[in-house]
Amino acid sequence: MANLRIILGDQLSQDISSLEGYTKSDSVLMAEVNDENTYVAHHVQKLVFILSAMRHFAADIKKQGIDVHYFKLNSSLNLNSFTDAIHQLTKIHHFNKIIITEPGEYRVLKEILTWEKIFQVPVEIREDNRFLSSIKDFKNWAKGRKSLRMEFFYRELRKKTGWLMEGSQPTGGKWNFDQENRKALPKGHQAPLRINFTLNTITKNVMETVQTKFPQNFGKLDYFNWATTRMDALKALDHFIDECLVHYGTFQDAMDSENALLYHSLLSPYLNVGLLVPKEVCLAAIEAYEVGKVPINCVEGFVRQILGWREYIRGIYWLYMPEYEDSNYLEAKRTLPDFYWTADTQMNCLHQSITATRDFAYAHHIQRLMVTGNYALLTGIDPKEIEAWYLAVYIDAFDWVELPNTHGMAIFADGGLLASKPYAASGAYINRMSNYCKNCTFKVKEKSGKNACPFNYLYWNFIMEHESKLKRNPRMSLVYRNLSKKSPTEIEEIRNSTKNHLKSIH
Ligand code: FAD
Ligand code: DLZ
Ligand code: SF4
Repeated sequence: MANLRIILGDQLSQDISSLEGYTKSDSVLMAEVNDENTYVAHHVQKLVFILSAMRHFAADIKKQGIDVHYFKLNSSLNLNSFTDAIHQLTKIHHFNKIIITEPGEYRVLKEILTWEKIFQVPVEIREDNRFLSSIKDFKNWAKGRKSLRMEFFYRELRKKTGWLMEGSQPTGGKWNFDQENRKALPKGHQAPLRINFTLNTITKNVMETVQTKFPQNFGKLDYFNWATTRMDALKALDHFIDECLVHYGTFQDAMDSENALLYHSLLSPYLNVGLLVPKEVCLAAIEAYEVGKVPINCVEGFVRQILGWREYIRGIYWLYMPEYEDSNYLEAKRTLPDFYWTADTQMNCLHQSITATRDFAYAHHIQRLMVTGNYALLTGIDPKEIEAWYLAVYIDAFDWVELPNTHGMAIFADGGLLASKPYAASGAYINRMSNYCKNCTFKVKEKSGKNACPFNYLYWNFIMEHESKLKRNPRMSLVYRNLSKKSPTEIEEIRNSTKNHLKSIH
């Protein structure tokens, strides 16, 4: 019996469930196809990263004796979809069954579900064993609960894995050390330099293909510095544990013009395509804590991002898709301003965050949430437009993780299924957590008028505009009490400044 085992571009793990039980009569199919490369206009670094990692992975498993059929994007076949690639292979091979690990995206699952009919063979979809909680487990956890807050899901997983636990109690006596994790970067502080990866022939060839086929896509290749093999991804993990984890939690929310990456791990692309798996990354961090190299607030904060947020976000995606992406609770419909693509804006926080995005296909969580996300929330950018932007521009962007983070966390389009209140903030928050405001054309202390920081009046305008939807939220009561103290003149100034600003961005 010959099985066709399919490996998608984000399934590059040697222990992936679709390879379990591989025998000599089986074949593996990997394919670079037009649909995956064009469903959004991906950042050029993201294209190079994924295609190069796919080619390296195929070469690695071939060396281990696996029969791999690999279709390249620039071959004369010009395949559009995974379905086309299977058709191509079935011209020369007969298969009794197709085996695949469940895909990360709903869009791809829909395609896979057509294969039994098209190819007239059984299709076995296996659980993705790289996650620490299965889709079924999350659905069971969610059943009957009134609200699905990440914190409670995370605590269950801490108990299940036994990570950072002393018996039934959390290590350090608290589940969460975020109180210690909100520090701005001290003046003159230098975050560590990152390791450099050299480009080999495989990556250089992919770069040529990407430059030829996608000359108009966003981003620059000049600063490409991502690992594309498991060996290099492991080096990136070691570097993070040795150099960065020690201050990870402390400066997790900080933003700094001179230290764009701070102490963040930059591991999301490797986790998302499978060059690293969540378990090994968490265990490496926990080990560093156990030998006394890093403090509890840093290791707990880091483990929570992966064991908590990452697993939770995936659970939310599969619980609510496909309806999830169509909600628009705040009825946002503004088109995305051009400066999201050009970085050409005088608002320095946005300029810095978008420039980093263009140059590195990366911005850290607080830049994504509290700068570009916050601005999209306050100005009411159409969810589809801002989601397409996030999906295109980040090296780690896949629908299952990008969508809940944007739709739910950043722009509150799901009406609070994910976040207990909108992550809306005025310039004061950005000023507290960054050094952006010092070099900005706008004055962060001014509330309205042409020199005032736009986040200040946009924030209050947002609060007023959505009063009927947000006022009853107990977590918003203080904000609405403060709104009630504003004079009619202040309110008029906020409205006028907002109107002028919104006119100026299109
Ligand atoms: P670190 O700060 O070092 O965190 C460690 C790891 O925790 C990350 O590598 C990541 O795997 C995980 N993690 C942290 N926060 C989250 C989160 N909220 N959701 C899921 N995993 C998390 N993350 C993606 O992987 N892909 C996306 O497309 C994506 N889109 C986002 C869009 C918006 C609007 C926002 C607010 C966040 C988004 N995130 C996304 C989450 C988060 O910003 C990134 O995971 C993080 O910035 C990646 O950088 P890092 O590896 O240096 O993270
Ligand atoms: C993101 C991406 C890109 C750009 N190209 C490919 C590709 O050519 N072939 C492939 O198998 N996967 C690619 N991917 C990743 C897929 O989009 C991802 O595997 C699916 O979205 C399922 O999550
Ligand atoms: Fe951003 Fe306002 Fe600060 Fe300028 S003043 S950097 S617009 S928060």
